[in-house]
Amino acid sequence: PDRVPLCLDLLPALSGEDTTKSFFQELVNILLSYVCKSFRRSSKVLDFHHPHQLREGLEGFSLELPDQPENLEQLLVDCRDTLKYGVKTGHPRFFNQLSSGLDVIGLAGEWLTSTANTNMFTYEVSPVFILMEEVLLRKMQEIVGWSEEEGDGVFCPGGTMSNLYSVLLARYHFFPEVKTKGMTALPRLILFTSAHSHYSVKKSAAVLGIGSENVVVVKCNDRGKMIPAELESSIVTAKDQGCVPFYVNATAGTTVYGAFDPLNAIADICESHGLWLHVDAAWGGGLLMSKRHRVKLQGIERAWSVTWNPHKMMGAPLQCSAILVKKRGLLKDCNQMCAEYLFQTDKHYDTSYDTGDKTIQCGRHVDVFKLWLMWKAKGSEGFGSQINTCLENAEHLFDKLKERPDFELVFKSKPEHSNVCFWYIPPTLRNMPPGPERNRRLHEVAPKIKAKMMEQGMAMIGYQPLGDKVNFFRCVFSNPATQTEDVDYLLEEIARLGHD
Ligand code: ABU
Repeated sequence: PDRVPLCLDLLPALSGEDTTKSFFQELVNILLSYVCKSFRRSSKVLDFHHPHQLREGLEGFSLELPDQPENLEQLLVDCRDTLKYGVKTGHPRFFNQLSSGLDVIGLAGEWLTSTANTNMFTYEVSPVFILMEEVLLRKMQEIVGWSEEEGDGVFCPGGTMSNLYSVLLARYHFFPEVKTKGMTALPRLILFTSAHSHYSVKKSAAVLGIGSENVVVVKCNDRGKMIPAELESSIVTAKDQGCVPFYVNATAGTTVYGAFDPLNAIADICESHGLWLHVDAAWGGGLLMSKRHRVKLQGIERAWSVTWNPHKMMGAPLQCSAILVKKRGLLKDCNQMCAEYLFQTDKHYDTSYDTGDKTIQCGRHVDVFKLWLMWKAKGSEGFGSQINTCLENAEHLFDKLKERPDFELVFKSKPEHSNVCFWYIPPTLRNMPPGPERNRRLHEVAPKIKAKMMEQGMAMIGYQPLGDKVNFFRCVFSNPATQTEDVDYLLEEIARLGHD
């Protein structure tokens, strides 16, 4: 057409093939340019704008929805601007989140997945993806250390949902009547998790009607690991109070410190009290792929369920999280509702592959293909070396911090995972005696540095307070593109922005 093409000119329009091809070729150029920029150190990690600025519209980029169609050229500009004002989480100097990096094969997998645009509930609409899920789950169960007779699982929309499944399944295992009768048929249930564990355990208790006050928070040592003796005494206390303990969450790789709970000691306690042991290895699970580091998860094979997020340490594009369950069949028994319009029992194939009724969703995104393709591309050993590199970066940062008088480590021992936690101490605080006034001022340092860093856009790192510790930086490495020069850059940047 003479006019600028509109979406009505794309397929399925008659003779829409050429317009569709050129639209996609332009789009691919935009995406490729973004991918290349993401790896370039000279490009910014982000081009920060406040919410009101983005809402008001920037340089013709408007979020408002029109009544009349925009043409395809404008849509391509909108695509470019959407990426321009976003955050390059694949940039080697993005240290802000546990999930980072831009795996090119994973990205190709995600593109293919969107192109296939199907649903994981039945074999009839996802024959290949359903079998890939089975293969991946089996592989991950083997790596955890379960036998061939054990193991089930499902890919979930994130680690919080995987943890929620673990509480749901544990409760159903001990009290199957909950499925039909609800919580009124049950005694007062108590679950246990450490002070450094992820907030999703409390959230699960709230969502499932158990109540967040029925989550006992077990003390940790200075390094953020659950103290087994504290767990034991909390269980005894709960029983003495007439409550019914049923579940313990142990963390393999805590969110802030990257600590590994002592799994074997916790498993012994769970065994002696007959409790479900869940291991939240959302962050630490990736270390199972490394011959050097998997020892840190010793005892994970004793878990009844495991959360493992390949979108974190293994670098799969978001989202990719698995709940692995030792007892086969439990997921189905707990969750199935047998909707006849979807899960017909008289189909002409083996309907045990209609896995949708094992889940608490109906529609489910295909999260498996990108991971399967990455695994093909790297092999298990490729993931292992990728993870080793991330932990080497963490050691490099730790060694640098030890040498510098302008930084202070939050814990002095070598990092177990890739988390390194530290304060920057500006000159005016360096000779100040410890105490509330120093703490008050130190608490303000990290947010101020982060704000400046985001405004300038050349790196990004997270901070938080924890327990009695005032705001400190948490640097995490999960991006294989990061090198030691980026670590050195980060420290110089923090010192430059924080110097008073
Ligand atoms: N559990 C989600 C991880 C959040 C983070 O990147 O710190």
